[in-house]
Amino acid sequence: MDFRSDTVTKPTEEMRKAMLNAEVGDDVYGEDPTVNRLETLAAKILGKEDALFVTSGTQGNQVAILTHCRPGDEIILEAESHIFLYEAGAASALAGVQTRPIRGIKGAMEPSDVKKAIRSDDIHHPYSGLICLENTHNKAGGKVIPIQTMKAIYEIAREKDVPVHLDGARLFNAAVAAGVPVTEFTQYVDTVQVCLSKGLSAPVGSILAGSKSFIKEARKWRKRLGGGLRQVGVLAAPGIVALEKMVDRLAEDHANARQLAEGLSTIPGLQVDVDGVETNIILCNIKETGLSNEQFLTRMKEAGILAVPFDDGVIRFVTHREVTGDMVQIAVQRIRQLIG
Ligand code: TLP
Repeated sequence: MDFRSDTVTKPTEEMRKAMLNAEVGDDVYGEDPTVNRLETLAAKILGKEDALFVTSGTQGNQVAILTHCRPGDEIILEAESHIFLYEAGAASALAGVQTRPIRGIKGAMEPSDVKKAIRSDDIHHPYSGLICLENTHNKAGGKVIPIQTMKAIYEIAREKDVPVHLDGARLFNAAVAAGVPVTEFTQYVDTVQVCLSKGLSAPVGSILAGSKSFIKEARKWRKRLGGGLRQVGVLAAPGIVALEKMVDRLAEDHANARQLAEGLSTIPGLQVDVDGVETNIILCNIKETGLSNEQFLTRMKEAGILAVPFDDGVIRFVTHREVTGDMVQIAVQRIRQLIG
């Protein structure tokens, strides 16, 4: 039972068939009809003029930073955001930008803190090149950043002429949890990256969306990074299935996450903020068990359950298409036993 991440989901039968039958061409020439179809569909769903198929969420975020910024710029982002914590320092290594982390509450930066962080026109200061948001927020435990917060930050950003990028690796989870179309969120950002390869179950790929001129330049950056692929329709085809067929079922993952959180919270020594589980990520504090993360994860592994360490004394569980309600019940029973 693999609760490590929703990235572990394998392509569905329908995706495999779509891959087999995909019409392809050379995408560097813009001639892959399946990639073109995916990009047009994604742009429409995300409410943007154009979109670009990229190899990963990290590549999507980094192409966005490279396209928006120049070396020496500063990007404002949440202190526990994926771009800051988990992209191997790529923003500095590739785009040459410096990061300005702002601590948020449940992953959401206070608009007033963002406003204060935007640099003035002083000779000593870097330019504020970009504001990055993340929704849902991974490290905060899959929290949905409220639309109102995004709107307030966007209004400040526009006033100061700073673009806003959204790391929406799990934006469809946010939309399903909030019961609104993704455009309710994306209307308040200039560019957005969404992952096809997480809960949506495609094997590979992300989408970067924005204005026509932005995507034209982003395409150049993707090429510079070696991301100009050829007959890549075989990978875009399952992405189309992901967007058309796999979004609504994310609600099942959220229901299973709730169940798992409730079950774990009844086990002595484990602490879970059940009401704080808004989507498919559960953070479980194990400190009171007296076990280290490593000991806890080893015992779980012996019992056939995989999860990942997230912080000192905190384990992350993620639900996805390959975790059923029955598996959740069994996992809770086994964890109860292994702690006892
Ligand atoms: N997150 C992975 C790990 O890298 C931590 C996971 O298992 O959750 N933005 C966010 C918010 C993400 O959670 C991730 C992946 C990415 C970007 C990067 O996507 P990939 O892995 O496709 O580069």
